[in-house]
Amino acid sequence: MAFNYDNYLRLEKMPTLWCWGCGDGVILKAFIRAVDKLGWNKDDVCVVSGIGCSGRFSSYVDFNTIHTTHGRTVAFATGVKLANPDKHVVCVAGDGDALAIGGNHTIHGCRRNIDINFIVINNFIYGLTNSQTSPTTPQGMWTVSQKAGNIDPTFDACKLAIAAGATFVAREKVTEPRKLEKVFVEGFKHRGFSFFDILSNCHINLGRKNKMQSAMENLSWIDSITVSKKKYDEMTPDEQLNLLATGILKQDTEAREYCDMYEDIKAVQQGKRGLLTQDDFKKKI
Ligand SMILES: Cc1ncc(C[n+]2csc(CCOP(=O)(O)OP(=O)(O)O)c2C)c(N)n1
Repeated sequence: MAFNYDNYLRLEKMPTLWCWGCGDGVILKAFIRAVDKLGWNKDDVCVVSGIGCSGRFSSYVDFNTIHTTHGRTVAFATGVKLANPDKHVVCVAGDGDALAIGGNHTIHGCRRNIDINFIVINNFIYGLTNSQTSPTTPQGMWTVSQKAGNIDPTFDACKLAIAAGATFVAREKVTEPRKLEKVFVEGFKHRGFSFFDILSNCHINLGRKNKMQSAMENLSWIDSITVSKKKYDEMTPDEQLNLLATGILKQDTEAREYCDMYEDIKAVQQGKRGLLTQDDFKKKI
């Protein structure tokens, strides 16, 4: 029987404001199926989103939700998680939100290894505000802020998250909805900062001047720049150029989670244990 999403949606908010053929709906549905598969109680989930097309995510799902300011999702989510360590916190932000204005919060969320699930909807452009360059816009592409072509080098969001200390890092794309659901299940189960770089289409704002005016053309382009981690690892650095690896790229179950460390601090303050030392942490500096 077909999956029934209604129980997880705010039906009064339908139809969504997303453009016809936008990949954000595919991500929303995979997210819902993952939550359902894990059996999470709706009251135990908090979805925090920023501003942008991706920011609408929290309006449409029937969980505890915060539609917060552009670039500040991880900061809000950190507060929610520290105050409610037993709840499941999921952040959703666009590539501009997560990697430009919110880049600072993103790297420090990764560094702290707090148990937040961070879904970056990466459509390679500022969608809502009509096509400004984002940190993932490929070089050479037209944007409304770089009409002669983008000269800014791009971020590989996953490499950034790995280097910053996120303990679960994965990339998937909207052309693979089942894999998307699977990777969400794995990342949501992981205790620590889970970072998802989810490649989505924006044929309206990325595609319109970059010869991808239909959703299908934009999606084919995404397929053409992605390769499984297994294949990617077998390639030479030259072959890897301009390609993005998909799948689970990092999982570290050894590093300590931030809320757990915070419990240790509380125990020190309550006189229940002595001061922390580096021996209390698996990873030493
Ligand atoms: C502090 C602040 N700066 C700028 C804006 C304007 N603004 C709203 S959404 C957005 C960019 C959206 O792009 P992205 O984060 O990639 O998300 P998308 O719309 O593509 O999902 C900008 C610049 C804002 N709302 N707040």
